[in-house]
Amino acid sequence: MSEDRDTPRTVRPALGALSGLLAGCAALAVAQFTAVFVRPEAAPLNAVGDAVIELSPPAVTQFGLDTFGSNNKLVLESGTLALIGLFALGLGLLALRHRRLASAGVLLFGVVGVAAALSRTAAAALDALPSVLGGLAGAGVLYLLSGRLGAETADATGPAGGGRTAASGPGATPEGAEEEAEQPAVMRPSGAGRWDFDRRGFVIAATTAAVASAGAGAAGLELGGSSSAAASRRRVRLPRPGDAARPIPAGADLKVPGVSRFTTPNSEFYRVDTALVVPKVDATTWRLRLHGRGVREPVTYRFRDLLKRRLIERDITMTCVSNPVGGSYVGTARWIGVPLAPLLREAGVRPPSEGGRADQIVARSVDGMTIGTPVETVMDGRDAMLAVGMNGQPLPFDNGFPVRMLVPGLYGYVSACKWIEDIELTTFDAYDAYWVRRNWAAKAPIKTQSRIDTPKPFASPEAGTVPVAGVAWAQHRGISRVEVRVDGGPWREARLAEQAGVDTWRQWVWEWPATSGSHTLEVRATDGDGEVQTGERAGTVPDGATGWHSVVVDVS
Ligand SMILES: Nc1nc2c(c(=O)[nH]1)N[C@H]1C(S)=C(S)[C@@H](COP(=O)(O)O)O[C@H]1N2
Ligand SMILES: [Mo]
Repeated sequence: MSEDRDTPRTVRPALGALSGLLAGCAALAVAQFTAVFVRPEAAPLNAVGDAVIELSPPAVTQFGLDTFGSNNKLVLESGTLALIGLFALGLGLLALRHRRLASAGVLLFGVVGVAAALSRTAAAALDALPSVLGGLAGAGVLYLLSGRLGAETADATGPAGGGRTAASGPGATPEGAEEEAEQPAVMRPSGAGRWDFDRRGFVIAATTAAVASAGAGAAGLELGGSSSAAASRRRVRLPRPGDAARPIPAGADLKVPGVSRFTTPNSEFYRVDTALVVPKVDATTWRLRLHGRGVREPVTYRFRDLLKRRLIERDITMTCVSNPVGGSYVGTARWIGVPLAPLLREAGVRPPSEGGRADQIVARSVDGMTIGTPVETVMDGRDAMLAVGMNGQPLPFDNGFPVRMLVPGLYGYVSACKWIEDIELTTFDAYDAYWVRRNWAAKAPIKTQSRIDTPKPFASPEAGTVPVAGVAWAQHRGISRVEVRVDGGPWREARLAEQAGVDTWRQWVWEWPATSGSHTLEVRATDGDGEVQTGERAGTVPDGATGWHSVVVDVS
């Protein structure tokens, strides 16, 4: 039968590769499933990605922070997955000749997962479990499957001195099959062109492994620790705030086409964090601990404890320190939350100006992020809060459900801890938070900025009156003036939208009498203290970019 003659040469390596892939799938599926009971972040795929971020030098992390959109994480995860796939495939081929060695190789891959899981900031010993069990499962599957392919005999026959073998890869030379004598020992011919392939055994084992992996993987993803969190979020009924936001003045939104809306919808709100897997926290089991210097006695709050307190509702514009000039890591939402200052006072905390012993609040999240904020700023009368609601909804998971911190006027990395679970009162001398250890400033008030939203760069509007418009922000100081200039000419005063408050951005528009040709538009703002936005260009590190946003257009 010609099939028998072709089988070893072409099908065997393919089956070897398939075995490797199945072993990889089994390992990942078992690990994913186990992670449900440990925690989602401990799944090897996530842990490896997290470790990549954690171990990267600051320059790379900086790039990562700049581009931490979800796409970036997808790329990282797909890359990790592809690498694992290739590795598994290779091990499958190796198993045809060195069954035990290849199986041990799968274990090694578990060890990498363990190392990654344990290298995370908030790692616990149990985080090793998914990778350990996954590695064992994968090794077992490979050992079993390669055994059905007759690889056992290969190991018994001796080392791979036999030169060219069909098992060495898809590129094996075709003439081998013609010469029986050259049939590699691994194939252990038991007849003309046959090898002792336990076909039935292989099919049964492979199918079982595939079905079991798919089942465990799907169960792992479905349970994922998230369904109880999702259910807890659906059950949240946000109470009516005791102190409601002032209505947004109708004139706060100029409704100029192309300008960002005053309130950013949740679905469009920027997202910046280091989490590869968005933490899915169950609000019913969530706890927030408050402790440290000057706290009379450590306090633990449940989610419902917070909801019972008097809540405030405020429109606040958030900005990321890694927002480049003209960038999009800025947005405004209507937040509902527990005012933080009274909570701290209740626990005994006083600001340094009143003799308090702590000058830094360190907030910790369930995923190990640490964010340090000046106590003085939080207690100076501004609306610092533990936010529970965003634009009328419980916080989206992406934005920190169930509770995040928010301090108007400070960049997110020094104020806006998402998925918060711990607040410690300490000092700036005693502790450097996550980004501070990575060359970012310990204190970072938001710098005055303005952005041209329309016209877009390289737009070609028609000559005549062209509205130049955008947003400007200087949280907690407010915006008092915005000016635009063309081709370095005199500054022209833009018309400001009605001010909603000092903690939000402000829209502006200037009617430009545009003449044909290429022109450069520049914008600058003045804050509520009369301070003009600096034109000096600075990058985002260490405490936020400066410079004027400019846009080049080609008027026709
Ligand atoms: N747990 C956690 N909280 C975090 C971060 C993070 O990486 N992890 N990033 C911070 C940064 S840098 C910013 S700018 C804001 C962004 O909040 P958003 O994603 O809701 O827009 O969250 C802050 N809180
Ligand atoms: Mo940020």
